[in-house]
Amino acid sequence: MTDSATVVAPKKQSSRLMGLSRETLLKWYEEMLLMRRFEEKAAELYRNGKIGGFCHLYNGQEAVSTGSVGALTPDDYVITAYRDHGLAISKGVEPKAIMAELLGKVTGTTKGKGGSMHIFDREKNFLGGHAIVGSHIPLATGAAFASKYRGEKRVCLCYMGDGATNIGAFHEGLNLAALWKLPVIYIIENNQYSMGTSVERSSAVDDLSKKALAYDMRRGVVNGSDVLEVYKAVKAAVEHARQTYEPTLLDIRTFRYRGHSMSDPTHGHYRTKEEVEAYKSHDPIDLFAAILKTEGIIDDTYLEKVEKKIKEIVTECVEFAETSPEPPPDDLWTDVYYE
Ligand SMILES: Cc1ncc(C[n+]2csc(CCOP(=O)(O)OP(=O)(O)O)c2C)c(N)n1
Ligand SMILES: [Mg+2]
Repeated sequence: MTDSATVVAPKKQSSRLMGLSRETLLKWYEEMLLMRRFEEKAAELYRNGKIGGFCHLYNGQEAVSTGSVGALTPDDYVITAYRDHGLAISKGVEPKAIMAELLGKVTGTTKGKGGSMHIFDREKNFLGGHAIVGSHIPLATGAAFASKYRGEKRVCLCYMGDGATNIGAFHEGLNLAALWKLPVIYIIENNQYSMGTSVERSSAVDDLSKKALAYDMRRGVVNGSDVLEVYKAVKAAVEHARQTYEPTLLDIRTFRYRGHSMSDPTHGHYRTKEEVEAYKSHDPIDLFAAILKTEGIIDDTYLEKVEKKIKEIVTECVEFAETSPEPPPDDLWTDVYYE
């Protein structure tokens, strides 16, 4: 997505950028902006009745997705819960097909039958999109088992919310990954709330990475507002997993700007407007833009052009989704069971 014509000449790169190419840095910026604008459009379409069912938006958490998937190769697996649009975009799933899935169209990633919570793309090794809290954590452990069993070096990144770390399946999945030494990195997208319940009201420990101690697993706490810090931590965990097959648990601190799902208010009774605004003051996209400006990689002209370009991409997604057909009624019985 990079438009090199708009890029100003870089200064000598500082160590903060970890030797990442200008092309990669710009791709990441554009990807994060695409996630944000995609979700804003999804909210609008939901309000207009174009999207039905559950819909959980990713606004505020973009740096987690881009920084972590940025440490992978296309062969590696990604699996997550229902807040899945952003991660699917990072893993290379076609945004038009994601939008079409949200609108329940036949051109969607699961032919319009899965909806927002069940984005899936086997070719991109994006293993979903799972609605039951914690249910995919043992699946991630299984994908990592398959990789090791076949003698491959693929790793699996398994994303979950803070609330999911209180579920039994989390502990079952981590125990086996540590016991059998499986190449999986469990990433807690710690946005500090599970629906309206804060971490301090639901978890016995506030440093969620400590839950790895029970399984003698490597662990870390990461600033999820800074895409570069996320990349650094996940890259180290991925390299370790490829070399040793050992898992890692990362507590990545982030924040969700919107309500839990489109059916919920932004603040509710569990958090104040001030709290949400305080988080927005270190917005991951603004922070990354500031870093790239300081490093002489982008300027205001670039930012304006990219904003326009992303708007066009999102418009194309909506046009594609709206003009795509609904699944025919006969399709109700196909793809239900594996044949
Ligand atoms: C087993 C199970 N229990 C309850 C629910 C209802 N539920 C859906 S999302 C959610 C909160 C999960 O919060 P967290 O894991 O922190 O993820 P976040 O939504 O913050 O990304 C709950 C309780 C569910 N889907 N599955
Ligand atoms: Mg949460």
